[in-house]
Amino acid sequence: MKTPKYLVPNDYMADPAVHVFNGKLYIYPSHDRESGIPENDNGDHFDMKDYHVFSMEDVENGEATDHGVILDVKDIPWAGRQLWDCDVAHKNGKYYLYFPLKDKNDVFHIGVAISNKPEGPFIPQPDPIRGSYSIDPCILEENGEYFMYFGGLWGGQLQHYRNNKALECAAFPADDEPAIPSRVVKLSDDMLQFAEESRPVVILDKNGKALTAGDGERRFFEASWIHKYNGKYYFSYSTGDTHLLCYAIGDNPYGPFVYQGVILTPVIGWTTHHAIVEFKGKWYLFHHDSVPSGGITWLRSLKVVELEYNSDGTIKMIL
Ligand code: FUB
Repeated sequence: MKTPKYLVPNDYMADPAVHVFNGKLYIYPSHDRESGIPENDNGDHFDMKDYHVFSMEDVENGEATDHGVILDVKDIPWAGRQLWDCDVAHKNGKYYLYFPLKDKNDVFHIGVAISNKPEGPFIPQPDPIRGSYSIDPCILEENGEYFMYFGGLWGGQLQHYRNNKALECAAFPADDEPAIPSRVVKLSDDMLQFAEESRPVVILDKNGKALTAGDGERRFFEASWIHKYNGKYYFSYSTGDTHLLCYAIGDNPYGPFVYQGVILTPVIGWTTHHAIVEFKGKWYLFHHDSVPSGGITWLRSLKVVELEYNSDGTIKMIL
């Protein structure tokens, strides 16, 4: 499938997290809506209130089946506002939905909700994960252990933290200093807490130097995703204000990762966000753009296109 196809033509869905459970593909997107809130750099206009899940049996020829609402902000005891990009993991017959949400003080944390089925519904825990902050959780399973990658700048609030401590004031490094990295942390056995302090996801250039804050076309901004290919770990992400999807390769879940290049050039709409998954022998890039809404930043539509690798393991750029 060389031509991208839209998956949910009758609603606005974005930020796909995609997994294969029980032989089917499950897509967990953000559910965009018109909130009437003016657009700003804080992302207040992304005021999402629930999640749906979609399943597919055949990406090439099939449709995405909507299983309806799986979690609603009104059912989350600690909720303030804004359900952003989520992810789901499966362990011992249970499904764990990890979601970022602002609390009643407008601070993002990451919560967990549990279901017996990938289709939900998911029941939220009474409190967010202890010590969690920022946005865009993404989960890697590795030999029965689970790792969460998370973080996002600007509206995602990552610039308010250093080494897992909240700063009195948000701070960005100088252009020649190392960029603010996303974070990775092992989850506890019960999947409900962090098992350790989160660590930085360091992205190096080919000379072994950490990417700098001024390197806007390569440094991390938001939208972490991790997948394995031929025994290597591919960490992919959005560069935010330069609108690229990039990737870096590492030898273990903690990194460091070495920057490789661009996966997807800018789409219509400010944000770019994705998932990469193998299904029935092919690799796919799930992402979104704002073409169907006429370019409205906060009304995005889900897409999928086939992703291909070169023989050296690098990814072919999608234009
Ligand atoms: O959907 C809200 C935010 O927009 C996500 O959390 C970011 O990754 C960006 O896609």
